[in-house]
Amino acid sequence: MKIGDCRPLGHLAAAADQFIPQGRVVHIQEYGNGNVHDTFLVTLESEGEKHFLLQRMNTQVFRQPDLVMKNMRTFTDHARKRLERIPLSVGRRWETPRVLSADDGRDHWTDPCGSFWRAMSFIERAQSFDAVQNEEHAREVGTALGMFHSLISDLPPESLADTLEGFHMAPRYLRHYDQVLAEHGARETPEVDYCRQFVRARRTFAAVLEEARAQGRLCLRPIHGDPKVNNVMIDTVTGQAVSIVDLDTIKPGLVHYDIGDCLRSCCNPLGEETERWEAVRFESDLCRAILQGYLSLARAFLIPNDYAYLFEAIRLIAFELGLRFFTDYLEGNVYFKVRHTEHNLRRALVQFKLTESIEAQEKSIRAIIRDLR
Ligand code: GN1
Ligand code: MG
Repeated sequence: MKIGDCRPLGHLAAAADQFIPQGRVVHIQEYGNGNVHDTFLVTLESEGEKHFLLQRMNTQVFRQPDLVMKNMRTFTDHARKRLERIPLSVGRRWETPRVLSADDGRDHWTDPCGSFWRAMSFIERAQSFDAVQNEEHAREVGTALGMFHSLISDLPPESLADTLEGFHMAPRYLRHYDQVLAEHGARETPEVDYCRQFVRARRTFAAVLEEARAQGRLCLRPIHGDPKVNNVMIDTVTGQAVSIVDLDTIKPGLVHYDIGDCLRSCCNPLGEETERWEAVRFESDLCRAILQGYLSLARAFLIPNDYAYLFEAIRLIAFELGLRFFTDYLEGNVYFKVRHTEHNLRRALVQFKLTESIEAQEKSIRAIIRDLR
């Protein structure tokens, strides 16, 4: 095969051609705001499905992309069978994205320059939002996470590979931060000083979930890993959640990572990309709505210890994401895609402000959790 154009997207059109079930490609456009992969919406002229999602995976982050695909297959097969057996979604539309096969029957295509491409079915008549719209939306996002956890709750975690070692383990992010700081140093600006001080004051706290796990108080389960607001698809007519997408980080973990991630993302109406980081606040009414939606399904499988660590999870995952962004800023933006050199610093400030707001409302957030159990 000719190597051709080895710029990252040099084989975009050829990649799309590998996955067409029928018809022909009429349009390819960039899609979504993912921070890791390059994602495209492919439009087809076809009697059947009119769109699919094409992604060039970031194999610097996901070092074993074939294991990611294997986990995705394990989940989608399990979810399909489970929904046939137990119709969790009575009276509601619910769809699981499908992994599409390439022409040669494999679940990915490697282009001549080594890029890893894969495709997923597109959820039609649905949209996602980068920030929460209102309480109803928040409740639906919570319900979607509850659906997902219910669907996967009887899948043994050992059937999933650990595709991203250390993902959501806060003490490991702290160790990496220390190394980066020692190696790269940090400029002395008021924002950087604020962040460093912020991390310093929460070092012990960072281990709270991992210690609980080591003590056997929390157990490993299959998780989504990235249930942020824009990974939940909302039906354009009914406003109900119809799918949770982005299945890359399905792997064994703590449901607390997911709940914390969903809340840090959804209870911040300014969104994680806001420039107005000083105005960021955690909205506890949205928190209540999400947990109502989530627990309506999750009560069936959560145990008392799970509730005992919910507040810590909410506080920790916001802090952890801030730490991840801040570290990446210090390291020269090697992990998250950025639009400018200070982008990850801005993102870190947003998450730290959110963490502060969570801390300031500890009492009322704990009361919400207590009331909803
Ligand atoms: C990354 O690539 P994307 O946008 O789906 C990151 C998540 C973060 C998120 C913040 C594998 O997700 O952990 O919460 O950015 N994914 C990975 O927006 O690190
Ligand atoms: Mg993701």
